[in-house]
Amino acid sequence: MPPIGIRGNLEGLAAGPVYTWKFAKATPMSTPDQDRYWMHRALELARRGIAVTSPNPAVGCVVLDRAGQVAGEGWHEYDLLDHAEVVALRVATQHAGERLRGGTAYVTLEPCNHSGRTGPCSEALIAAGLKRVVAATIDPNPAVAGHGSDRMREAGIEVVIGPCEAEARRLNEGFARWSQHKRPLVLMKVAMTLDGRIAPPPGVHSLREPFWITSETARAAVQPLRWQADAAVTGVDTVLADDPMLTDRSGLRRRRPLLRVVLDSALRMPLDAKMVKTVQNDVVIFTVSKEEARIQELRSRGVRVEVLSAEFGRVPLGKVLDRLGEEGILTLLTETGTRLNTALLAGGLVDRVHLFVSPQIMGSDAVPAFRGMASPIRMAEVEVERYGNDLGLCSLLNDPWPEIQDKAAKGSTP
Ligand code: AOF
Ligand code: ZN
Repeated sequence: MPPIGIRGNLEGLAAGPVYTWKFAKATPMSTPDQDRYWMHRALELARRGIAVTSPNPAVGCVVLDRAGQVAGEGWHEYDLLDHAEVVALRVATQHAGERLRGGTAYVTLEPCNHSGRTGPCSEALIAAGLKRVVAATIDPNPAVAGHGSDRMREAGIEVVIGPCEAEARRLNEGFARWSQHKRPLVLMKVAMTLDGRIAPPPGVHSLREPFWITSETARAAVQPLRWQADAAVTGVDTVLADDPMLTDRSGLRRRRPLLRVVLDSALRMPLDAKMVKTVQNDVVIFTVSKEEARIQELRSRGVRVEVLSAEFGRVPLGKVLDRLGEEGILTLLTETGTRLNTALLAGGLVDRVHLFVSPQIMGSDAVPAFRGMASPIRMAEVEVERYGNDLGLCSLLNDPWPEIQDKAAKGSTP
């Protein structure tokens, strides 16, 4: 949180320099505090791009004029082409004109220096005559990282990298994984009891309808996870047990429909499954079955069926990630059962876990979330949330971000 200060009406672009109040006297904030303050705002803007920037990163930008007044703000949306800096600079130029010379830009990601679908942001910032550019983190894209900073420093701009880095990196974990490895970030969601059970003992509950472990409040928290993901995956066993829809019902804006993925080695997907009945060019089954008639039946209903070469008789999980990466899927949410949960986790494929834990104990006859892990998976840092009477535990298992390259620049900020 920024220190208490005169924040002004940011939406109206009227905020001035930021002050801290101490003993009824206003003193200007230190530069690092100001940097974090404005970067928080840029991050707020960047978040407006969630689900509308993929396969690009979510980026926000605030431009201050040379007096430290907000002159323009912007964020990136994939379909609107312009990067966050260009959007903010356009507003800032109209608003502040010449006063932009000597100003500062806050960007949540290092500005690019390439001509992709648009021109380089580094050149736009140089042309605006800014004297300082503050970025929360480098661009993880190996083709882009570092070049924007180098170019702006060459042009005499002071470039600082690092304020609010952790928040900025959290926002683009999917982009970090995908831009380097061409595979999606894997978020694993599991709803389980205190003793790690995901369903009652087999036979206790009727098939093809869900048995809820967690409360409605905890279940509602899954919708934003689906919203932030480009695809969600489940196994055919879960389809047969619960008949999930696997749709994004958050009601929030997204540019591509959530791709619903089913792993189904033997093509046991029922033709009357809810996912098949609601298909809208958004369901893909990965299988190793060569049963042509079954494949055609599913395809004729609009389901995409991708046949892969079997590994140990099963759908190869790494290949599935590669295929999804090729389609520009940055983040994959897993909502799978015992076998896939175990295979994904033991295979080191899970980047972040979201565990929803209901305070009930079912005993060892009930269906386990995981089975037979060769070695324990330890979670270094766990964030804890409450959802009614349920707990949410979230932890990063594999950090997709590269080590910061720009050590010199980072050293210049606290
Ligand atoms: C920025 N500002 O707002 C974004 C950046 O295909 P393009 O031309 O849109 O370029 C996409 C790449 O640019 C993307 O892979 C990432 O490295 C960077 N994204 N950069 O300076 C932005 N969205
Ligand atoms: Zn750019």
